[in-house]
This record gives sequence, C-alpha cells and structure tokens, in this order.
Amino acid sequence: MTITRRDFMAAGALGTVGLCVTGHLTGQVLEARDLPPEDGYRLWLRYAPPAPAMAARYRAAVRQVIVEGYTPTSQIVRTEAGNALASMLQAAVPTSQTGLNAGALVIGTPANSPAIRSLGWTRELDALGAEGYIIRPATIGGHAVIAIASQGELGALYGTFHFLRLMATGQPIGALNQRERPKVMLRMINHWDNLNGTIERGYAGASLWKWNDLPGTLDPRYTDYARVMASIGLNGAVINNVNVNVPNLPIFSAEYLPKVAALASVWRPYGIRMYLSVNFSSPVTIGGMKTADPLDPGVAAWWRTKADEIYALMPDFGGFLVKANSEGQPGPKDYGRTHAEGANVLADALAPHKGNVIWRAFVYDDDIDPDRAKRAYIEFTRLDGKFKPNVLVQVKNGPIDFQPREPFHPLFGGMKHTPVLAEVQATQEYMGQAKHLVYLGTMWEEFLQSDTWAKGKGSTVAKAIEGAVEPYSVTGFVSVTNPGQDRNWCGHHFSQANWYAAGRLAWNPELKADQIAEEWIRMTFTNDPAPVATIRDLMMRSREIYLNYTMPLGLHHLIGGNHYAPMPQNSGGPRRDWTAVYYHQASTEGIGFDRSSKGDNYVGQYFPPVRDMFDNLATCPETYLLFFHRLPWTYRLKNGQTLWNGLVSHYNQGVRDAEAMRATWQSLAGAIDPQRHKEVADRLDIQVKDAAAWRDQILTYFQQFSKMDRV
Ligand code: GCV
Repeated sequence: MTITRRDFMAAGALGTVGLCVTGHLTGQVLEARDLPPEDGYRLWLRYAPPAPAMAARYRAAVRQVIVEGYTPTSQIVRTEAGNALASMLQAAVPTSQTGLNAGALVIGTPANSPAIRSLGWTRELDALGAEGYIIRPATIGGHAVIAIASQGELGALYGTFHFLRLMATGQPIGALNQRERPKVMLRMINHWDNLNGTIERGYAGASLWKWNDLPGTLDPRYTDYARVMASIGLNGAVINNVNVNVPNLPIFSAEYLPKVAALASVWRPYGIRMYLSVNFSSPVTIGGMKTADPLDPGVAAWWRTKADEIYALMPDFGGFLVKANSEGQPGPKDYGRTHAEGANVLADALAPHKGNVIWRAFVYDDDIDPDRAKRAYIEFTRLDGKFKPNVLVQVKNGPIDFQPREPFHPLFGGMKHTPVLAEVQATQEYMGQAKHLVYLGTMWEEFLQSDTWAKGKGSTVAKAIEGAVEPYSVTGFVSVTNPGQDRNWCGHHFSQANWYAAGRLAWNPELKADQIAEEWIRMTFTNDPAPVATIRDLMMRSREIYLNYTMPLGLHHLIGGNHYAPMPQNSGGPRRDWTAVYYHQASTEGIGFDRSSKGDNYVGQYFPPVRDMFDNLATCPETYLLFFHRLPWTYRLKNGQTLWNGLVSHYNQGVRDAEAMRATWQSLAGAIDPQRHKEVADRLDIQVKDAAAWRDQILTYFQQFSKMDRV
C-alpha cells in the first residue's frame, strides 16, 4: 500500500491515523503550497512525516516495536508507537508482543517485560520512580535495540511519548541517553465546566462532557482527550467548575457519579485521575442536613459516607477541589470556622482512600484588608501548620487574578508547612481569550523563575512548588485550561500552545519557554527551520506585545465584566475590587496603586530582598511599576521619558507590533496548511483592530487626568 502525505493530512480522528498495515514508503513530501487543509483536531499529535533524509535515518533505527505487556496501558503504548511510527515513517512498522529482532524499539517495565528485565536496569529505574523512564540504546538477546524502560507502566507510556516527540521534532535518536522523572506529583488541569454544557471562561465551544449520554455512551473524544493529556505528562483533571452553583450540584448525586466514573474508566489506562470540585454546603444542599459546619460530627460523617460512595465507584479517585468563601461560594467561615477547619473535615473523609483536598487560596474578603492583593496571604499564613497532611493549597500565580502581568503571589515561599500548588490559566480569560495570539510560556517562565528568597537565593517559585524549598509531601501544578467541543479544542490554534506549555511545565517547571514553543511548533505546524524560527519569535514576543497594547508598566484590571475589552472608566458594580478605577487610581496627581512601604505595605509580604527590590523605585522593574507605586504623570522613566509619554509609547509600540505580527503570519502563507493559516490570520485581523481600540480607549481615558498630549 502506498501512503501519501495527503493520506496523512486527511487522516481522521486523533489516534486513528490508521496506517498500521504492511506497506512500504513511497510518499513524496509535497511542496508547502500544496499542503492540504488541517483543522487542528490532532493538536501536537499529528506525527507528520519528517524530511526525507531524517525519515530514512529513523527507518533504519526503528524497524519493529516490541511491547511485551498486555494491560490496557501496554496496549495503548503499542498502538501509539505503531500508529505514530507508521505515520512518521510512512510505512507500517511491525508491532507485536514477541519476536524481537535487531532494530526493535522495546518498551516496558522489568515486571511486564522479560526483555526489559534482562537489561539489569532495575536499580536505576527504581531511582526514577513509576513515572520516570530511561530511553537508551541497548543489546537484548544479541540484538541492537532502543529501549524505553520504566519501573511503572505509566512511565513507559510517558517515555514512549517522549521518544515520539523527539522524532516528531526532527531530533536524532541514534545515541539517546534520556533519564527523566517528573519534578511535580500532581500535574493537573482544571475545567470550569457546568453541567448544562456551558464553560465559565471557556472560549472553544461547549463542554466536552456529554452528561446526557453518559455513562452508556462514551464519546471517542474522551479517549483522544486522555491521550493528549498523557502525551504531555498530565495526570489529573477536575472536570467541573469550581463555582459549584445550584445547577451544578447534581454532579455529586447518585445519578451523576456513575457518569463521572465512566469517564474516569476511559482515562485510567492513560494515568489521568479524576477529581471533582465540591460545594462546601453539600451536606445541606444535597444531604438535606441543617448545617455544613465542619466541626459538626454529623457533617463529618456525611463527608465520610460521600467519600466512601465515590471511592466505591472510582478506587483511584484523586480528591476534591474547593473554592470556599470566595465570590459567593459557601465555606467554613459561614459557620465561624477557618479555612483549615473546613479543609480538614474533607481531608479526614478522603484520607482512608489516600485522596487529597485541594483548597483554593483565591479568597479576598474585604474585611481582611482594603487591598485585595494582600488578603489571601494574611488569611492563609495565619493557618500554616493547621492543615491535615493531605491538604494542598492552590494558589494563583499572582495575588489578583490571572492578570497579564502580576508579581508572583507571596504565598509561594510563604507557606512553610502546607504544600502549595500553583494555579495558572491557559484559557486566556484576561489575555485576549480565543481571539488574540498570546503564548503564555514566557509568562509562566517569568513566574516560575521568580526568586522568593524564602530560604535564600535560588528559592524560586519553581523550586517551592517542586518541594525543594520546603519538603512538601505532595506537590502540584495546575492549569485552568477549558478545552471545548470546537474542532481544534481551544478556539485559537495558538491557544493549543498554552495547554501544551502548561503540561510540559507541570512535568518540569524548570523548562524554558522557547524550548517548549519550538517543540510545539514543530509538532503542530512544521519542522522547516525558517518558519519554525519565525513562529517561535512571534510566540516569544506575543505576551509582551499584548501587555503593551493593554496593560503596560504594571497596570492591571483595566477591563470590563467580560474580561476582554478595555474598560478603564469602570468604577461601579457589585464590588469595588472588580472595577478598574480601584486598581489604577488615576487622577490629575498621577496613576498607580501604592503598595510600597509608604503605601499599604503589600511589599511587606515578600522576603526582604524581594520586598526591598519592589519597594525601591530605583530597583523596582518598570514592568511592575504601577502595581507597586503611585506616581505623578511627569515621573521620569529610566529612558528619560515622562510616565505619560512612556505609557503612550508602550501603547503605540503594542499596536505596531500587533500589526507586524499579522504581517509576519501573512508571510508564512504556503509554509502552513491553508485552513489553519487562514483561521489564525482571521484572528490576527481582530487582534490588530482590538489593539488599536485598547490604545485609543485607555489613552483617551487617562489623558483627561494627565492633561498632556499624545505624542
Ligand atoms: C471560576 C475569576 C473569574 C471567575 C472564576 C474565578 C475563580 O474571578 O473571572 O470566572 O470563577 O476567577 O478563579 O474562581
């Protein structure tokens, strides 16, 4: 059978490339301008054929796949490797459990594979744990092979995806010596999906979970989802919105839990554990009790019974995510109890099953402090040491709410006894949603590499969440991602990169944004060096461009209720701390929020060198200037410009760069398949228009205070 590049591009669902047949290679690499349309469904798992010379080298190196294990996970490894190789090599590669020959790719664990056991790597594998792996050339039974070995089956799956990524990105595979283990234990995404199919802050269509059809009908997309997640090392998902409002309550009921369990059973062989957001008042709202007071023995018993019911259906259930006493959600403070007392009653219920409570620190009760940025730190540091061992506190990257730029949240490094996991947001709520091209890898690298100084220099946020600053017993990294039923999962093709980056950083928070971007581009679009370099540059600059035309120099929350369009004049609404005026405080005297030691001393929540760096105008990075300082319009920036002129320059630069980004993308026509190229181009048109609107609206508004010209 002849497999052409067009067959590859036209192949259907993710994971069903369907080329596992005997055959030989005759496919020609087409001219770029002939590239057939792609719709983005396969994300970074397209397994496109590499350049012919590289394909020939790969074909010589991998002539057979041997996976001796027979469990569902081993079956997935076999199918994934077989399909991916057939697609990339444009020829079927014999894939089996037995009959090992020279040129085999041998994948397994010492327990499920005599071939892997014969390597004698057991001690080395034990040191890497059940999710770690080695990829290395080896000799088995006198045959030269490449081995992907792990102590556990999931490690073998992750190793397989790693190996396939190397091939899909055009890397040499001849002399590999890869030893990997994840640096973080809970690598999760949060979905903010409602039971009625809508998604809060979802920009890619309806919810993936088809509740009316579950548990009987399992959409094949559930499998595709699990495969995508495992391919970047993610191992957990919360499937429902943290706002567990009344219409979402039934998820905890006897009717819905079997539906949840059916989904969990699809994900299990991919190592994706199921978690649920819970409403703290559940004992009342669904249990019919009179109270949800966490210190009430009846309430504790209710949670234990509910946990037992869940674990009877899903023995590997991960645990509960709780948004309590935040934005209208109920919580322990309704009963005069603390967040720790609230979390602990759930933790006790889950502990016998080895489940975790993930308790969000996204709280900002205004009786705590007038400055929203200060509130969570005050509440949670008071409680450090009071949480049960299976409680983790989930903290957003910054102290406000996923703004385009915020300093790192001082709870990173600030909690000595309670594991803190990081929550970032891939769904671009405040970052142009699915309309603007904004790669967030750079933002997360900036966040993760921020030095907290909690235990001296080098106590970065990354190290803190890895448990290398304080020895947390459990560690985690979470991204609010919100894929939906849009064909391309994420709305914008480039938003896929943020899902990808979140997964890669959850595995290893030390990774660099440019490396992640390059991997993603090569797997998602092309391996041709020139377009790869062009797109990487565009992605790496995209967040700064977005900042320039929306909220430069440390401005934040200049946005309306849809969190998309500019609304600097917004001063009304249900809460002051949801309005722009509260944050920018612009007046004829100047602009900015004084969080310095002369202001409300938010800086005091950081360790001394960080505190002083932000506090002192001479050392505060200008990227954070107006987050920490309130300054007159005539204040001189480091480049000598007045603050007003500097603002004007940033906005103008942002608009020019957005236009340049569009022109750059246009220049890639022919290098990118036409459908995806056009869909991105259409969105860039919107982005350019929006950038100008942002600049004009914000500067017109501030000009009434600065009373200076827009030069
Ligand atoms: C799920 C912000 C968002 C809300 C979100 C909340 C949270 O306020 O706008 O939609 O609610 O964060 O993270 O809980």
